[in-house]
Amino acid sequence: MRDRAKDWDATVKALIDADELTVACHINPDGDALGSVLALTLGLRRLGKAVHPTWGQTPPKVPAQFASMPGADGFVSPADVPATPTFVALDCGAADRLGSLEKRAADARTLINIDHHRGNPEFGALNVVITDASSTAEVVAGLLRDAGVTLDRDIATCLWIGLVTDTGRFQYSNSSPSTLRLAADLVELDVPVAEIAHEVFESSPFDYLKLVGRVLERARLEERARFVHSWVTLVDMIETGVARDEMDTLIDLIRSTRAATVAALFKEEDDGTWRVSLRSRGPNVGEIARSYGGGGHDLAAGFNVPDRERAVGEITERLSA
Ligand SMILES: [Mn+2]
Repeated sequence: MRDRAKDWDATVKALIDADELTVACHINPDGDALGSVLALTLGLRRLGKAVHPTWGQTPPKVPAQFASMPGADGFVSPADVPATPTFVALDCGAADRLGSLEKRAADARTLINIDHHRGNPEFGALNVVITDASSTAEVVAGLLRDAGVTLDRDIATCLWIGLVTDTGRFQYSNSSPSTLRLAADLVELDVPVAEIAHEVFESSPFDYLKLVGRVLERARLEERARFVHSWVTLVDMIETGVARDEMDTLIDLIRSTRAATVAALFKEEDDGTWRVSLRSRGPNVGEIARSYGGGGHDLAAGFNVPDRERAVGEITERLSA
């Protein structure tokens, strides 16, 4: 992994040399973002450093399925984070993913950008962007080792959650031999594999099942484009009581048909616009997302649009070409 990032050695040195650091992930954090922040925080604390784990939303509320991660109760509200000379951005495909901490990051003496998103513009002073890494957690594991941190069960648990969430439990094409070797190392450290699976993937509130019913019922297939899509409205969220951050895996149900190679889920935002998640088994949906000002990977990406029907038409057109 080291040879795939030009600033690897300088980043390891910067982490070792820093006395106090802010460690932040993207807003609306997923398992990889949270796991990366917590693993790096716990690891750097083992080296005696003062670390402020955070992300740019107030308050930083950890989603329920991740609430029992080691260190999850220690996130600091962005307003309470002191300005530190070193700022680490984790799993942020672009600087604006830092939300309210974007300016703080830009003002830091040393901004370290650790990520795995293709198209990351290398916004840091030091950049470790490894686009073929399964997850930012996998990159963090390598950096911690080179910084001389001995992984323990808590750190391993955080890294494991990053791995299992970003690889779809080792089912996506980003599950490389090195990902699985790392996974084996983590299991050797006694990571509670079954417990995590239950908490992260099987702990939906009952009302979530009702929401799933609505979304699957209204799914539409554009046959010629092999494109399946569905949507969640604000009314659905109000009537079922399911929160936006509890719907991250709905897209995995939409895309589980052999009739489609591309799947989209549209989630209505408070202002009536739509947040779109795209998944693909072939066509490059990262390109599609970027053409709408969004971002992501070749096979998993996202963007925002004002008009759902229009976007469906355009994507259908594009995929039928
Ligand atoms: Mn990630």
